[in-house]
Amino acid sequence: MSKNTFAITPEPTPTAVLVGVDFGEAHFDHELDELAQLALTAGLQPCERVVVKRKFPDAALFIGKGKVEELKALALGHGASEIVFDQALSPAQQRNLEREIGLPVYDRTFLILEIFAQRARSHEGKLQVELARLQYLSTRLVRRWSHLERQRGGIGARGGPGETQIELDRRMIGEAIKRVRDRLAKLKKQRSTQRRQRQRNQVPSISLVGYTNAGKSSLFNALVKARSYAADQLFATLDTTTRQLYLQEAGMAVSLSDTVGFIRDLPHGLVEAFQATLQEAVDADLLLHVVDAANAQFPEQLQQVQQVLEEIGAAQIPQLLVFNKIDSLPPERQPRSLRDTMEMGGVQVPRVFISAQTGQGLDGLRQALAQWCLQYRGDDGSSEADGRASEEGIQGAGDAQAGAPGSDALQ
Ligand SMILES: Nc1nc2c(ncn2[C@@H]2O[C@H](COP(=O)(O)OP(=O)(O)OP(=O)(O)O)[C@@H](O)[C@H]2O)c(=O)[nH]1
Ligand SMILES: [Mg+2]
Repeated sequence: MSKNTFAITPEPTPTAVLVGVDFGEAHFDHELDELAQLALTAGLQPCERVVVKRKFPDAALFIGKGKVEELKALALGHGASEIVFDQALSPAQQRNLEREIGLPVYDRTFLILEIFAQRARSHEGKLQVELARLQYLSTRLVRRWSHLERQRGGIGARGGPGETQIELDRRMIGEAIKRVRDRLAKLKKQRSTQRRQRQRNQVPSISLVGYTNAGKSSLFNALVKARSYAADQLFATLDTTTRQLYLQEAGMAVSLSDTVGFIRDLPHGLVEAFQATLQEAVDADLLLHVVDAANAQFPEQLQQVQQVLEEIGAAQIPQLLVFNKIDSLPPERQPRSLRDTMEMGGVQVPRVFISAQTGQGLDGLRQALAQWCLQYRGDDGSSEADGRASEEGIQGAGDAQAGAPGSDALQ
């Protein structure tokens, strides 16, 4: 294809070769389905998936030199415009690979940041993404700089090409990070005032948490008849939406929040930047942990969510597991009972099975919530119930069904 042809083609969809490196980790996705979905969501068309087996990452190229050559030939053959790795690459590895292959090379972290940047709608969301991207960039600049410094003969050697520009970029990024941090801190204050208001109003708060694409927004919409954005995309939701949910059986209202989904290896910078949004989950009285029961990877996804919850200090909040999408399960995997308990970390956690799409099981979920509300209110007489008291409450509700076996496939 000549340069001219390329120039007049209206915005061709960039195509990407996906690469996963199997280090023998249990959660490795051999099909690279999640990476493909991430790529599609970011606007890249996957044209080939390559899995490379290795014991350790190569320090310079992440994969072996021979594999890099293969990758290059493959990318050329497909006319691919980029390469995307399922793992995080170091700045040096990324740079070396780009030099060897002659195409832009991205990693999982970059894709996730890119999607977050495309999705962010609210002022706060945009600031949070900006902070995460600046941080990602700053580590790359710092390392590139020290790399140049080493080339020049180590610390003490001053001046030389590139240094001034990099120093300048670094300072500018540092200042930008500070500016964004300050603005976020202000917003955080506003948020906590709103939260205190809610607490004063004695409304228990419930947050939907779960792996991205599990169906949190669909469930939120089904419960509160709202129109939160639900789509077959990763990270469709980035901002927190809160609505009142009136529970007839308990004769009281709760506040229900839909928020950002989690993913394996959520870049640390994003967890930090999205702290204000995730804070919504930390401050909840109950977490509705939504699981895509139809996804073969759901046990790993569940673990990943638990891990992020721990990271943000929300591991102690009582949970109600909501296994969603049962309409897509084959007959042999259908649960025998729509309510039971599941063991997680040595604790029996109550679980309901639902389909946010067909509405199956939603009455059972409302009942479980109403039961929790009554216990939440009854346990302490005031609204200042602590987590433990509520935890016993919701577990009590689940224990009533503890004997009911769920589907083997879903245990
Ligand atoms: N078959 C089936 N699909 C569902 C169900 N609930 C949600 N989905 C689909 O799953 C996809 C993701 O749904 P969302 O509600 O956007 O999921 P989410 O957890 O909010 O995702 P993020 O905001 O991206 O983290 C959409 O295509 C939904 O239509 C369900 O009960 N059954
Ligand atoms: Mg959502």
